[in-house]
Amino acid sequence: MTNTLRKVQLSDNICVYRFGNPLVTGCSIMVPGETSFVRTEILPVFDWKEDNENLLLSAELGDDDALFGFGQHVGGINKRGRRLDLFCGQSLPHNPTNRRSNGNYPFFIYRANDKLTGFFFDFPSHIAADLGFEESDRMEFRVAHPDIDIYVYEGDHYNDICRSHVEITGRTFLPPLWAFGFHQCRYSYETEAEVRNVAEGFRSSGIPVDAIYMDIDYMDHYKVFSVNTERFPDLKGLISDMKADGVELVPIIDPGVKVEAGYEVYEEGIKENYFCTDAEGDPFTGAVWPGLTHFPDFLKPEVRKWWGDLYKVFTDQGIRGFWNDMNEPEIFYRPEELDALKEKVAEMDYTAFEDRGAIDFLESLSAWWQKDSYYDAFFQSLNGEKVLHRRVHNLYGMMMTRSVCEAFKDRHPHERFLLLSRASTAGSQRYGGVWTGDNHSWWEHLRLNIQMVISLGMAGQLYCGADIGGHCDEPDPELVIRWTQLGIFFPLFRNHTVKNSRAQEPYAFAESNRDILRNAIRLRYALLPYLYTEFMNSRKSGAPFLTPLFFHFKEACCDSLEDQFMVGNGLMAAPMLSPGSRHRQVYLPDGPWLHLAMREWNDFDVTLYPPGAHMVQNPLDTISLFLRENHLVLLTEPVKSTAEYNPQALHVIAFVTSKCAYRYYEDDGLSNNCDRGQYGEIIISAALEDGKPVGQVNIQEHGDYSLKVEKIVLELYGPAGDRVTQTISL
Ligand code: MIG
Repeated sequence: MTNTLRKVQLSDNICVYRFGNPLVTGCSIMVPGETSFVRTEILPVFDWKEDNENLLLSAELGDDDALFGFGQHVGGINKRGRRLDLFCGQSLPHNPTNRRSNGNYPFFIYRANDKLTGFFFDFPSHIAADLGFEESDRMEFRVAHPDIDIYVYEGDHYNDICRSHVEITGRTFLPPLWAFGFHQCRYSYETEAEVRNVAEGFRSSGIPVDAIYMDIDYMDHYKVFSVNTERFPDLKGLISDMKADGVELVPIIDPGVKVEAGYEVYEEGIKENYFCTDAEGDPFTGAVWPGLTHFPDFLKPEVRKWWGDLYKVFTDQGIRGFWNDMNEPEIFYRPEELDALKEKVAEMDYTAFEDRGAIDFLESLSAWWQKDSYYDAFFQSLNGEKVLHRRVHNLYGMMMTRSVCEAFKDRHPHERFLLLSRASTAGSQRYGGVWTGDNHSWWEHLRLNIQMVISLGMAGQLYCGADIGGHCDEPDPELVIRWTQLGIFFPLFRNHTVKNSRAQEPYAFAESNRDILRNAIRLRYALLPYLYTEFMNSRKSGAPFLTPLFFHFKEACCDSLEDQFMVGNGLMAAPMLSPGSRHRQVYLPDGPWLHLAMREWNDFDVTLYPPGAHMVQNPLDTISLFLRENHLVLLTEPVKSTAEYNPQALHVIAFVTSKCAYRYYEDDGLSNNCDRGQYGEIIISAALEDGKPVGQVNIQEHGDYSLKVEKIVLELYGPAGDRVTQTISL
C-alpha cells in the first residue's frame, strides 16, 4: 500500500481525513498543518483502496439511505441512484442523465437511518460518483488521484452539517441590494440603443428592473475588455444614464484572450508569462468565441492581480457587476485538431464512400468539439509547481472570480459588487454567486431550478439562480409566467435567453400576460424585507434559507417532496410546475397553514388549511404563499428599482396560534458597513391575548445605522383565521 490515511479532529463536529499529500486547493480556508495529523486506519462510512492510481471509496447503502447535495448537478435533491462526474464542464443540455455540471460542489449529506454525516472532498480534479447506479445498495467514489483531504461533518440536524461546511469553505460574499432585484439578460443586446430600449420597455410597462446584462456581442471581435465602439459609441454615458434610472449594467467576461498581435491584453499576457502553457512551455492555444485564444493561469497570484485589475476599464466607468462565463474553461477546439481535420478533408477519397463510409466520416468531423483530452494538453502553476491542468481543473472558475473579487476589494474596499461565475466549486461563494448554466425552455427545468438552487444553498453557495424562461429554445407565455412566479423566491432573479430566440422580456408579452408578470415581479420586490433578511441571516449563520421540507419537518413523506420548499422558516412555496394546470396538490406538514393566494402584493385571498394533503387552486395570475403557524412574513410597497427601495412602511402578515417572533434585518444595501457592525433590526412579535393576536415591536439599531422603517402595519390572523389589524409607529 503506497498511501496512508491520517486524520485531524478540527472541532467537536469536524474531522479531516488525509490520504497522501494533497494539493492546496484554496477551497478550504481551514487546512490543517501537516504536523497535526495522526495515523488512522478508519474512514467513517467508507471502505477504501487504491486502484490503478485512483482512490476508490465505497460503502453499502441501506434501503432508505439518502444522499443530499452535490450543488447544481442534474438530479433530485436526493441524488441517490445517479451517476455524476464531479468535474466542471459545459453541461448541455441539462437532461436527466447528464453527469456533468458547470459548477462542481463535492459536498453531500449522507443520511443512514437517522444519522447524518457530511462529506466534503477537497479535491480539484475528477471524481466519478456512483450513488447507487450500478448496484442500488452501493455507492462508490473513484477519485482520480490518491491524494485528497476529506472533511467529515457530524451533527444532529441538517443545518449543523451545512454550517460546518461553511466554516470550512467560507461564507457567501456580500451582494448589493440591487442583486435581489429583477435582472434582464439576452444573448445579446447588441447595441446601445437596444439596451436603452430594454430599460424603456420595463419603465413604460411599469415592470421593475434592476440590471441589464451585456452578453458577448458588446465586445470588439470578442476581445475581452474591449468594447465595439460602433455599437456602443458611448458606454460611459449609457452606464450613467442607466444608473440614473436605477439600472445596473452587467457585462460578461470570458477568460479566453484572443491571440492577436498588438492587442494589449494578449501582448501583456505573453510578455509576463501569464498564460497556461503547453507541453513545450509555450502558451497553450485553444479556440473559443474570439478564435484562437490563450487562457490566463489564475492559479498564479500575479495573474490574478493582473486580471482583476483589467476590470478597471469598466469599474472606472461605474460598472459594479460582472458575469464570468466559459470558465470551466470551455474549449471548443485546438488548432492541432483543426489542422488534422483539414488534412483529412483534403485527402479524403469521396468516391470511395460505401455504406457506412460517409457516416463514419461525418461522425469523425465532429469528434474534435470540446474534447475532454484538451485538459491534458496544458499546464498551470500551483505554488510554483507545474501541474497538469486536469489535476486542478475544478479550480479554474473559482480562481478567475477570486481574482476579480480581490482586485475590486483592493480598489473599492467599502463597496459591494455582484460577481457571477458559470464554473465554480466549493469555496466559490466567498467571491461570487452563480447562475446554473444553459438550461432550456422546458417545464422540467422549473423543477430542476428548485433542485439546483436548494442543493447549491446546502453547499454554502447562497447567491444563485437559473435562467428564467429558459436559456436554450423558446418558451410560450405560460412557461415564462410560471417560471417568473417561481423565480421570485431565488436570490438571482434573472430572465435570460439565447441568440435568435423570441423576445423573452416580461414586457414583450401580450397585455394580459404582461400584467401577470408585472404582479409577480412586483411581489418579489414587495417581499424584499423578508427575503433580504433571510439571505443575510443565512450568510451569517451558514444555514441555507431555501430548504427542502425535511429540514423542518419529520414526516417521512417530506423527504421526497421536491416541488415544495421552505423560504426561511415561515414561508412555504408550492409553485406551479406544469402546463395548463390550475390546481396542484400541496402537502402541509405539522400544523395548520394560511394560504395566501397573491394576485398582487396587496390583493390576496386568505384561507386557513388544516395539516395534510390538499388540492389547492392556483389560477395563472396567482402566486401561492403558505404561511406556517406562529410565523410571519414581511412586505413593503414595491419600487421600480431597488435604487428607490425605502421600506418606510412594513406590512406584516402573521399567523398566530400561540405566539411568534421575527427579527427583521436592514442595512444600507450598498456598502460593507453591515459587516462592520452598522445595521438595524426590528423584533416583531405577536401573541394571543384573550384569544386575539396582539403585536409588539422592538427596535435595535447597531452602530450609526438608522432604520428606514417608520411604521409597521400588522395583519394578524388568529387560530381560526380571523383577522385583526394593528399599526405601530416607530
Ligand atoms: O457558449 O455568451 O452560459 O449564458 O449567453 C455560449 C453567450 C456562451 C454561455 C452562457 C450563456 C451566454 C452564452 N455563453
